[in-house]
Amino acid sequence: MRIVLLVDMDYFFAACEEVRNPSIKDKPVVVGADPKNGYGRGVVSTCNYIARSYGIRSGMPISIAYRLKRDAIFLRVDEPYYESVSAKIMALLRNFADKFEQVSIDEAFLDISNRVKSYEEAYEYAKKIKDSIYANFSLPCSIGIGQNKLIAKMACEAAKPNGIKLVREEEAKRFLEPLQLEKLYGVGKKSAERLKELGFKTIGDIAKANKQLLINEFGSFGLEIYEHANGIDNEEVFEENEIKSIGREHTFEHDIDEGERIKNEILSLADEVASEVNKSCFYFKRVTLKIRYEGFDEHLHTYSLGYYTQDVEKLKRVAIMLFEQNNTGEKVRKIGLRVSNLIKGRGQKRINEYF
Ligand code: DCP
Ligand code: CA
Ligand code: CA
Repeated sequence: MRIVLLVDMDYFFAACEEVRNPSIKDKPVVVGADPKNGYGRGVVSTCNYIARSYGIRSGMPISIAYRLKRDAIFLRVDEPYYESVSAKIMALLRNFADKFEQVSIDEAFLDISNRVKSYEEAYEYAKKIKDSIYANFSLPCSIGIGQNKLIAKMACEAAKPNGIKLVREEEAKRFLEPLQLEKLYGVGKKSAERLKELGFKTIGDIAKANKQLLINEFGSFGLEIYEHANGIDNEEVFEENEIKSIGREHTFEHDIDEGERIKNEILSLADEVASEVNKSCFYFKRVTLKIRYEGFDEHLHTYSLGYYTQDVEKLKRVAIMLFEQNNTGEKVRKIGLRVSNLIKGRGQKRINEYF
């Protein structure tokens, strides 16, 4: 049995703004272009749910948003800040998944098939994820659970805001049936129009349609929407396979056996490695210490953390532990420190530890 989650943050940019300024939390908050007293150009990026209650929406001209609620809190888009929050959320989420696929700044698919044995467990697991995100970042999210990416995504839409929606395999068709065409994953405004002209109103109508007719009309896209309408989606949660590692080495001028000097060198290598990791927005899970003794005797010692991190202090503790546990006491010629099992965060600015 396959179980996929889609985690999507609620009103993400505006929620991030609320976190750094909690005093705006109970007011309508609109993030986007400057409204300039109603004469501003540009659009709304997003807004919190209070602002949505006045009819304000993503993509709407900012001048219209201003007309709908002129005393809302209007804020400019601060993408680097949202990216840095996003990177931390994604790093946390990866630890919850067998396979992980980030799909946008605020959402990701998690394949948890090997982590739970039933849909009931998956629901509890999703709760744990949701609580963990809230505990670490004070941000609400919604989670959809299903047999594939399509159902997870659409369940998440139904879970919003701040909810969890589980759609079991046997419920999938019934869940999709009454929904409007536009809600079907992959169907945009244009194709929805065309489908309506052909007499389809709901997703259920497409599920019952003649498959060949849809293929004749739309080609491979026709087959795709027919399958989607029936809850079929075989696409894997696609894990990016980074095989990279980041490391630094130091060769001593003379072979040495003073433990303190070697440890000091390890600590400064850790600083260099962490700064490189941080600069390239990576998180690591595996730490390898290389010790080359007098002559050519080279030893590699590896430790795997149970989670991804970017934290320099953690790296230092692990590196020193590896040295103390494995050092033979012979003279050391060269020392190297390397982190691997890397994943990419986005726009991370500071070294930070969140678990
Ligand atoms: N975004 C944007 N312009 C849009 C849509 C979205 O700039 N037209 C940005 C702002 C959103 C973020 O992308 O915060 C994520 O988009 P979502 O579609 O996930 O919407 P929200 O997270 O804002 O709200 P929801 O609670 O509906 O997910
Ligand atoms: Ca969102
Ligand atoms: Ca999203």
